[in-house]
Amino acid sequence: MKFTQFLMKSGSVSGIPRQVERFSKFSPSPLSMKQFIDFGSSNACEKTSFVFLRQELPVRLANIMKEIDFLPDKLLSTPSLKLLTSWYSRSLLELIEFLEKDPVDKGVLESFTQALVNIRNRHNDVVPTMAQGVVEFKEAFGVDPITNQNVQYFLDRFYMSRISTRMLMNQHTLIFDGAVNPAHPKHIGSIDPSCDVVEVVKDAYEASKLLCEQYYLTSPDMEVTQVNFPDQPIHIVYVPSHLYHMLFELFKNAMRATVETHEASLTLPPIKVRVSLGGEDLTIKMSDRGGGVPLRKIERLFSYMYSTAPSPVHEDNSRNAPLAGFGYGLPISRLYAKYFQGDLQLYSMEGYGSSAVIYLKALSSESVERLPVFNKSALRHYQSTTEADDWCIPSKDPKNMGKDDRAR
Ligand code: P4A
Repeated sequence: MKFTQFLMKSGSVSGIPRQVERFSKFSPSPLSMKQFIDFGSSNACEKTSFVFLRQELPVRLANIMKEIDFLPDKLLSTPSLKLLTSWYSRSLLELIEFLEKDPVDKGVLESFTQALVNIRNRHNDVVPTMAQGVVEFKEAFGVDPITNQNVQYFLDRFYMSRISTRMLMNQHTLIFDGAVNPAHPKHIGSIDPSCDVVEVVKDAYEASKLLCEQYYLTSPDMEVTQVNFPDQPIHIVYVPSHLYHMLFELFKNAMRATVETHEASLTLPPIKVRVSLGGEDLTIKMSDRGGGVPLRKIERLFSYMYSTAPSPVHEDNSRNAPLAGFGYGLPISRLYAKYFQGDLQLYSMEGYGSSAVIYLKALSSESVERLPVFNKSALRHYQSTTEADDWCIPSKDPKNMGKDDRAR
């Protein structure tokens, strides 16, 4: 069935705005690590998960669809955004159909799992598709600080919403497909209740080292230290794939900076990683001696608008591409950290090197999803008119100092 036929069958295109209105009136319900674990434990109940998700997924989709509606028309009208919004509309309608179905019916539960798999696959290319839309918008209208700020606000919320809905869909499909993960029998869906942090650090280092050697024929060593009291290996309840994603990104950056600033020397300074477990935080600090980045440019490394290349064909990818990543590496890694109430920060000493720090919650009771909600306060961000900055712009020409200032 074609999408247009589908839309007509389910009551015309105008049904979508109505359903978005209906479900965006609810706030998303953030889940804690404990709740994720309970859904997948011995008392796991597929019916309970189904009844929760058939309401919660439409709520999360509708909340972010409301925000998509407030994007500038010039971005919404790009082919990329048209395609992307059609995916969201279709997935919302597919989920809503389950609201009138019987949770006791085994066939219903089975078709729901299949629907989740289809939806997840449909949304696989959301990140590059949205990035393409941003590139087209940027090429047509340029970048100014206000637009950059608005795009940053929206995309942080949009990608966080996506991380969360994929987490929910993954958990349901992994837990209720009837099989245990043979490689990781103790995992609950994508969650490792005893995630060995240093092990993930080593895995991410090895993967990045492989890429680095492929392109530079050399790579820096790593020194990893863990700090725990008493001196035990550090474990947390976490999603290892999320942690791996963040660390892999940081290793690629650190290796690239290290190799490129020490091209002329025979030895490379090692990347130092320290993992520390406290009462509240689990902190991972990765320090390199890759020459660092000036403070003025740090924010840009996290900017979706500045870090999307104008057009791939203009870039010289022959050398930098493999370790440069996709451009969205740092902002999305920071979202993974924030998703369970952590953070990712970058500190740099230009001329020496950089330190990236990942903060995670040490206690699973504090690892709760951090979710965007569409409300009045979010709406204000989209309706703000472009006002002048409330900090002075430094005068470029010292000789003119005073004149301009007095003229106000
Ligand atoms: N110095 N330090 C970093 C980079 C440079 C750095 C860098 C030139 C900049 C962009 C980039 C990769 C590296 C670092 C660690 C980090 C981030 C930046 O986590 O040493 O690719 C976009």
